[in-house]
Amino acid sequence: MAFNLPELKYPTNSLEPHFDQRTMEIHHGKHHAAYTLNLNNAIKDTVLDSLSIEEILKDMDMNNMPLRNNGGGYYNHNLFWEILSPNGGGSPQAELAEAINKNFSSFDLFKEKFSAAAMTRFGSGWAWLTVHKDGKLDIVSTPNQDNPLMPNTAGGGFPVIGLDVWEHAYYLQYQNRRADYVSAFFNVINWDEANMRFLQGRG
Ligand code: MN3
Repeated sequence: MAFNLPELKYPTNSLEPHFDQRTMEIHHGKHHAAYTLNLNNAIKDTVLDSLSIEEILKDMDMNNMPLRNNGGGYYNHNLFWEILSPNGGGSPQAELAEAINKNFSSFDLFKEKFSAAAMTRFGSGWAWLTVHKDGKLDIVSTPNQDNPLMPNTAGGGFPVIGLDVWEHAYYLQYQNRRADYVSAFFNVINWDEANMRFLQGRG
């Protein structure tokens, strides 16, 4: 069964001025669409064809580069659109707020540490906030389209939020100023959705 490119739940211009419309159109309509198409090509006529994307990531053959890059790219962007909102920003909510304070002392210190992970990821990749079964939070980063759900990747854990730091995610608007893009991300995070993912991953 082929995977579909999910529709965005908000208009492509609704994250402005933080994320510009043209970037959103190309990022979703071209990049994410290509990962989706190439993932479908990679699983076509194989036993993976009947699995969920989470199942595919969990048992990923890390030597299968087309599957690794496009399976990761498909899932990572699904997650990214979900944890963004035109009404986002502000501070974490509910249980996640509590866990962030417990694990990182304060939201400000969390922000600092997460931003550092996004800034120090050399080349293309992602910064993640992950949660483990015991409720412990981690900040990690991965290269390319790797994802903490893949085997032996970034300490495992369930991704609560992820930030795409590929240049395609920010270059049109921010050029080389990744720091400005990382800072803008905090104005569009959907903390309600992040809290739901936290609860889901904590189990
Ligand atoms: Mn991307």
